[in-house]
Amino acid sequence: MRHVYSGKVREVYVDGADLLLVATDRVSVYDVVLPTPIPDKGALLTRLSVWWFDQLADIVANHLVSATDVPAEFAGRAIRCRRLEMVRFECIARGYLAGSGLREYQATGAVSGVPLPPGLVEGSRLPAPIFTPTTKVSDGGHDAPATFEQVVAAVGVETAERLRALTLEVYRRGAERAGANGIIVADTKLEFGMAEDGTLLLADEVLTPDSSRFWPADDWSPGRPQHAYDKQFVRDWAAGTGWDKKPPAPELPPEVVTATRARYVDAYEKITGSVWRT
Ligand code: Q0Z
Repeated sequence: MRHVYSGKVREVYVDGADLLLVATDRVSVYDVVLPTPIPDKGALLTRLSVWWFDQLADIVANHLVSATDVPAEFAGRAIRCRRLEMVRFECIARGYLAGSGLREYQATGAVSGVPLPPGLVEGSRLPAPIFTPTTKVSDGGHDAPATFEQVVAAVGVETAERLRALTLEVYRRGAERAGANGIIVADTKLEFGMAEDGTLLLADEVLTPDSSRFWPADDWSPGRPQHAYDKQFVRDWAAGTGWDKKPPAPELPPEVVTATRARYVDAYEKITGSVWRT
């Protein structure tokens, strides 16, 4: 097994023809990884993603090989998956306006070339979900918005249309299920890869709080920044410390760790309808 990549909170290993995606208990806020882990976060997000792969299998096949055939040291927080030729775009669906989409809308009235009606504010629900792909910026910067035409130019019109349709269908399914249980999925980032036979497979992690914006539905209020389902306690605590949001981040106090872990458990239980057990 060979370690090939470290993300802020995840690791990738190569094992023969497979990859192992390992989710750690690390948490980042304002793009900075905190020194304090959140117990079970890696396992919770892995199990949620695996649950979604199964729920979405009638929409799109996926890269999952096994959630159990993984090295003992990663048990419960890793998946074995097929190594794919990855699509060089992040496929994002947005149902609400926030983050980079909000800033682009405020500057141009559109997001990734999709025109939006005037008068939308931070946190507004969009008239319909939109496909807003981004290109990965190689030098570690933030991703750059891409138009649908740029996706067409890179992968062909047939694949581009399929990516858009699949992304929106996965988002609609996810937003519907989470929304029925008190969690707004404002947006979600999907990654797709190509199998040897040319079929598109859903890859990476799916509809987790790390790959999506989850908001508590009961305090959704357009016109101000929304509360993050998972990290709001961390953000509120960080704001109170006077930390300048630059590394190194301070250690989290135990009560913030406990409250944050409870939010990940709560999101898992609300979405899947099953009780979290390690
Ligand atoms: C996913 C990523 C992570 C950092 C590569 N099935 C696949 N085949 C080939 N490549 C990937 C996958 Cl999922 C792949 N990422 C995203 C995952 C840490 C970045 F765990 N990078």
